[in-house]
Amino acid sequence: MSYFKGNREYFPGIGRIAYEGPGSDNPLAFKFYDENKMVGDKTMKEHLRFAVAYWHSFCADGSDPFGSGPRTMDWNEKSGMDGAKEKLDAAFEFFTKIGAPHYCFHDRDIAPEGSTVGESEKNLQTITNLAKERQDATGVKLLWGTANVFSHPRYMNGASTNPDYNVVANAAAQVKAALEATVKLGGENYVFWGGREGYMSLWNTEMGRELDHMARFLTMARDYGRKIGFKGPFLIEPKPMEPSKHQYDFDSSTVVGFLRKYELDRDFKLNIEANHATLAQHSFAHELEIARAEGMFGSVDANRGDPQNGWDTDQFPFDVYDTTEAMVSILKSGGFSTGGLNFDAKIRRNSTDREDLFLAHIGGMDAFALGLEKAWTLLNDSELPGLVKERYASFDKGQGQDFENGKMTLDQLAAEADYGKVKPISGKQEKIENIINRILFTK
Ligand code: XLS
Ligand code: NI
Ligand code: NI
Repeated sequence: MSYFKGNREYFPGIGRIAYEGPGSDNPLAFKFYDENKMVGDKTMKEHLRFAVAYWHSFCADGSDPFGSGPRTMDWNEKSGMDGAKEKLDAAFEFFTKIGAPHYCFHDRDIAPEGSTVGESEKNLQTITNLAKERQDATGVKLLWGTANVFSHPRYMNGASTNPDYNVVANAAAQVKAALEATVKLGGENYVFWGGREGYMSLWNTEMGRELDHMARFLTMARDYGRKIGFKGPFLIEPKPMEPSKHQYDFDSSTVVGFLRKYELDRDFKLNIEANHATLAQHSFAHELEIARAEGMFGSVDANRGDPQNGWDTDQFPFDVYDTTEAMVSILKSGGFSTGGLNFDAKIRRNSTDREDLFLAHIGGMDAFALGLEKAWTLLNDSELPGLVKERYASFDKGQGQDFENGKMTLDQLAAEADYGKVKPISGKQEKIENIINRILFTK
């Protein structure tokens, strides 16, 4: 199997990662992710639509607020555009060796900021022209593009919600260029994650005015995207906090309310990140289920947090209960259309071997492949759907159905009240949990 070769090989000694099955003890092989295996009417590759995140995998060196990065990355030795080109080659070598069909990037991950707005745009155009060549040569596709309007100090008070109009204009220049790059590369979605769109203190903040500004900005971005031929969904990625004390895109429910208020709900959907869900005191599946209930499920940033500290630790997915529950929701949403599973995840600061990036992605892909198979079995070959259907059976006929369909008034409904008719009906939670374990741990 072939992979992308630039001027230099950045991951020597590692070839195309193959599926070897659960019996294999080769750490550099898939045990569960067999891209061609059919699950229902689609292959695993088609179901899961994996993407690699440029920022964590090729930009981050393991630095944290307490110390500089211990990881050396050969593609990060040169600065400026020379470094960006080497990083691009390393990225495509990795995408093709791991067998990920997609990738995602921020403008500043892929091309450095210049000394003027014009120079920054030119840098992005140059690198994305090279990315297009590599996409065409390898078949790797762009799942989504986005603009980093949170790292540079000019965005310390926010981007579209900044109290200074001059900063808002700079954010517009970046989003405009990132939209153009996404369209050029055939990106299937465009993401907005509002890292600093929020506040640190309410004493100096006009929240209503900032929310209006954010909606104004997103409307302009939507209109520009459509004008230049972007057909896919715009995605909002909810997160409650970090780096802001409070982020306006707090969670899925908050974002849905915002989108409906400003009439953006036809063009925007949600990009659900597992660790952002837990940071908001929800489960990953809860956020997916809200998106499904609202008809706004778009895509997933696959990762996990640490149950002991709750931070956005962006660890690779590992917990198969979690991936199974997530895949149940995703399958019930009808699966991915333009979205996919983007590994917005980083190897640990002390994971310093070159192979660690492969091991992390192999683990994440295997965890979701298992989750997909188990979810498929739960939905199509277990008692689970029947048990849930049975819980709501009183609404499937007669007056329950009339109530559900809006054919009753409150006084008609109240007239049905009868203490004698209410019997305890078990939720069967433990029965369901036992079914899940039976399916998870048998073949
Ligand atoms: C940060 C976010 C970010 C977005 C893209 O917490 O997850 O990485 O996915 O801007
Ligand atoms: Ni993310
Ligand atoms: Ni995140």
